Amino acid sequence: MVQRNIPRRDFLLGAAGAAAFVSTVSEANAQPPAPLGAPKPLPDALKWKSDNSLMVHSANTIETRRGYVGRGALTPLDELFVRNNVAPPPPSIVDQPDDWEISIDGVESAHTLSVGELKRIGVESIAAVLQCSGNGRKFFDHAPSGTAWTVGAAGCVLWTGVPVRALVERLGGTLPGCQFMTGTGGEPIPQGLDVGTVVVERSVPIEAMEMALLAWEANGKSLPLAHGGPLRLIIPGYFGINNIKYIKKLAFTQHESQARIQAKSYRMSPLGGDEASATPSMWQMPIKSLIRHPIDTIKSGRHLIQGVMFGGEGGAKSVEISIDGGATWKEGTIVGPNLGKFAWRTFVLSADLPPGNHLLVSRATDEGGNRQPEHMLPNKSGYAHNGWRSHGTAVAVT
Ligand SMILES: Nc1nc2c(c(=O)[nH]1)N[C@H]1C(S)=C(S)[C@@H](COP(=O)(O)O)O[C@H]1N2
Ligand SMILES: [Mo]
Repeated sequence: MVQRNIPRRDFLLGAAGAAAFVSTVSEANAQPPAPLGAPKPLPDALKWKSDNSLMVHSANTIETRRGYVGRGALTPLDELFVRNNVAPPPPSIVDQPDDWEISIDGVESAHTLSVGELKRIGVESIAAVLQCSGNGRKFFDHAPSGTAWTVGAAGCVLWTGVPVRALVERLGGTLPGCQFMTGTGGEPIPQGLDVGTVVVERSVPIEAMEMALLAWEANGKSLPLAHGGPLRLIIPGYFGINNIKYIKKLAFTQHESQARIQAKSYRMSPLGGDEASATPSMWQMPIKSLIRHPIDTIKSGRHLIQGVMFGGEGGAKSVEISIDGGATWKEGTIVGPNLGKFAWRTFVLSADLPPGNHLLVSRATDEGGNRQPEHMLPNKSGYAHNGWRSHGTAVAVT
């Protein structure tokens, strides 16, 4: 067992520290709006990120600005959104990333392994979109509580790590009867808090193991703490919340976790209803697209409309674009490399934009034939918005 050097004071936060820890617990931690004209600065720990490309809602909720979402096949890490449900572990955990340990349970030969040991079992790279369940929450009319993400709580990243199936094979396979794969986040939980209420622990159907990775690299770099270093669970095609950062335990289980974040939240619940375990969990992401350029005010003439699409059954397949708010549509041209069904695809359409106000919208279809709806039906917490009309951009052409 390798000793990790987490200073003891990080565990003994006292009442004030505990309050700061839980204040970030829920996705529904709405922040008061910043005064007009005063964008919030990046928190100190994230000063390495690119200021221009990001919009800071709070120290734990930072989104990519629309103009930067889907500029290329991959999102540079310094432009990638950040979402922490609870206070992250101390930065010291990424000093010696190979020493981080994860326990694997629900397999024939349960083991605790270091990242260094995982690196000798297998390696694979997968490009996959990371998207918060609440991305697009701002477009719901019922003003659900939680961060009012617009379009930028999403990015596409090349993750590198050991395939979970290779690891499970090495450990003799999963125990009979297991139906879920459950990952637990490595945040130290302050004394006095109820673990089940605050722990970031999520279960996904066991089939997700087939494409899952335990990743130590993102876009060819050591995974930074902000994005889950030293080790993160990646479940391609699944919403962000299932991609457990600084994972300390991976268990194959017969039942879903009873942790609040699994049993009570991150569910598609009816308005006014309860987020109970009977309602669908935020697992697979539906097909979605958005226009990232042009936005705001432009000159009349020929423009290259640019956007990005992702998610859906089998990945994004095709997209239509409308420069008149959905009255008429034209097929977009997909550009850039195909990094697989879990990655996003960028697209363009060359169009003449006459003077006036125009609503530019896009409507994508996935490989399974599912097309984005015009309107997303409301759900209590404002999850999974993929309605094409709200994702449009209103441009003033002069
Ligand atoms: N351990 C842990 N994992 C976590 C979270 C967290 O707070 N702790 N937040 C989840 C949520 S809600 C999202 S959207 C993504 C955000 O990933 P990012 O911060 O790398 O963008 O991580 C998920 N995994
Ligand atoms: Mo999220």
